[in-house]
Amino acid sequence: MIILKLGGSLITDKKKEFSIRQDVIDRAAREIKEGAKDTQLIIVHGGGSFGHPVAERFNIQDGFKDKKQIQGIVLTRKAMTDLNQQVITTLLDNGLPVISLQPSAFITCSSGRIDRFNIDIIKRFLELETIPVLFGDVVLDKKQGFCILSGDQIIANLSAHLNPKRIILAADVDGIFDKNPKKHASARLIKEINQNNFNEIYQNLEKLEGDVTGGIKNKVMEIMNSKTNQTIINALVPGRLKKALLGEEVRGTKVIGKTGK
Ligand code: ATP
Ligand code: IP8
Repeated sequence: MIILKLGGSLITDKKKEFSIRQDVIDRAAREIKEGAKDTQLIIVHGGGSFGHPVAERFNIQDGFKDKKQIQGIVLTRKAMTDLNQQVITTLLDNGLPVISLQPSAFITCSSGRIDRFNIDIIKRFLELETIPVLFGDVVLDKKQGFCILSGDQIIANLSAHLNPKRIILAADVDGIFDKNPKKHASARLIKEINQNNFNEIYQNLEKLEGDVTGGIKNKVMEIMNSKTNQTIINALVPGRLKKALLGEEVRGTKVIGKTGK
């Protein structure tokens, strides 16, 4: 089994609200079709320029503070439904048997961390030879009313239960760099992040402005706290996603979680 994240940075333009990269999703769908023929697959997509700006406007990530936020919950859910609808349609048009599963309908959190997740639903859709598609979402939270659940946390949780052979995070950059590659031409790609070099690298990572789940910094932390190894690749480069799905060597960053393998 493979778990694939279609990052919000890949499938949308995070600098422009509600802007989808249709051509990129189309190509990704074709590469998934060719690269994941003989394996079970779960896809999780991020919020990109749909979920993040709306959630930020209403401070949804801070939990319930004010009744005005209710409108924000509704609009964040709507934004994610709209993005998911476009992703699902494109994947279906390319012949992939995808089933959209709305996380807020079967996952809940406590203080921002998953406390209930009916994994059986995922298992049974996999048994039916479909491809479950989940996404970062606004979900109910036992302690703070609601929270934003990132696709990255969903992946860590899924992996703990399903033990996938590969986890691929497809983004719009080649992997994790020593500094933001979009701001610094001299940024150097880090091939592997593990327990030995993590602290030093983590300190230098920046929080992405306008990203309510903490951007690349939180992503690395999420993986390091999990028992998974995940590879971050740039799926804007044609062919890389297919190769990564097939298990071939691709330019990227391997992040080694608690397994240390
Ligand atoms: P989403 O959370 O919307 O699903 P994503 O999972 O695709 O998005 P981001 O959280 O947006 O990923 O992280 C990728 C972005 O992080 C890149 O587009 C880049 O602009 C930014 N970034 C900042 N610092 C770094 C760094 N040191 N190395 C790599 N990317 C960085
Ligand atoms: O983009 C966040 O998920 P992520 C989802 O995977 C929302 O961090 C609703 C902002």
